[in-house]
Amino acid sequence: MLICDYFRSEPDPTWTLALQCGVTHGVIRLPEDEDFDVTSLSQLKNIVARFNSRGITPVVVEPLPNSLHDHIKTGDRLRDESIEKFIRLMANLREVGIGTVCFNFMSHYGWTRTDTELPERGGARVTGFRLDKFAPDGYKVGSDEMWKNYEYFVRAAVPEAERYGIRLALHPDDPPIERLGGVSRIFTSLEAIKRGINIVDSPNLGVTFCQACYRLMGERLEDAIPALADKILFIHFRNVRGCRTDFSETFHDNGDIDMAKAMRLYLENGVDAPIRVDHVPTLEGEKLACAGYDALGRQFALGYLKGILDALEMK
Ligand SMILES: [Mn+2]
Repeated sequence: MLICDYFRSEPDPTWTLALQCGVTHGVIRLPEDEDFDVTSLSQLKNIVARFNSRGITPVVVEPLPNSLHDHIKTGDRLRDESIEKFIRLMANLREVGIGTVCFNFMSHYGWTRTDTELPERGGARVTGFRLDKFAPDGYKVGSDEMWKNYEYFVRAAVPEAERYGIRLALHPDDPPIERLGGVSRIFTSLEAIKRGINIVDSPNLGVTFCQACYRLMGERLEDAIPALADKILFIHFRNVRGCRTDFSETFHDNGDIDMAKAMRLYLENGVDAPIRVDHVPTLEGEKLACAGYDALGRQFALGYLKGILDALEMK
């Protein structure tokens, strides 16, 4: 396993905090401002050089930039141009040594929460979701159309991913609910994920195993990890409490998932992939700056992850 942390591409204290925790590899979010050209090799090289100069090696890009992905998911008139740009991005990623892209296929609503300040242990604050509190906005898209758009994308992108040696890792829908308002969500079960990654038979198409999403789907990790083992290209180390229609995030040691057992399942099934901590509480003294992604909770989660890996001798 390769322990990573999630970084924005502009330097901030999370870069140093991760290094202080002994983490030297990065899952990076590409800039989303207008000055960033996703097809520019020189801009990408500058970003990677800045990470390298601080001692961080980027290995995963997450997510696929929304400037491209929104067109791809909705299949609008900019779809083909967006896929072309994504293919150029993959060629550039190869040049800078980044081998994995984490993407999802949630249309209109991305990862969705109805609360950002639920109480967790000791007064820490976490995000959560309750379906009965979700307020839809009238947008509509059906599951057949989503499947069609997904299939169009993977048929176009996966052969190019093979050519450039890029692994595409599909993240499940979060929350894994079949409909949010009028919007169908297609990757809400293990069966659907298997269907999705088998549309094109390729070692370059697999999954981001976001543990808590699978738990919330109602899948047993004892079944899901072995079932997907050779397709797990990237792991989100995340815990959660509740069910798909009513759940809250937790400290990594305080949710429904036995995290050490999950790690043992990866080990026993030969999974060896980049792994990052996902969705952490906001702690005492911290301003709620980016719910689920504030700094202090990450340090606890990273320590907990490293402890489990060391105990299982998976360093
Ligand atoms: Mn995730």
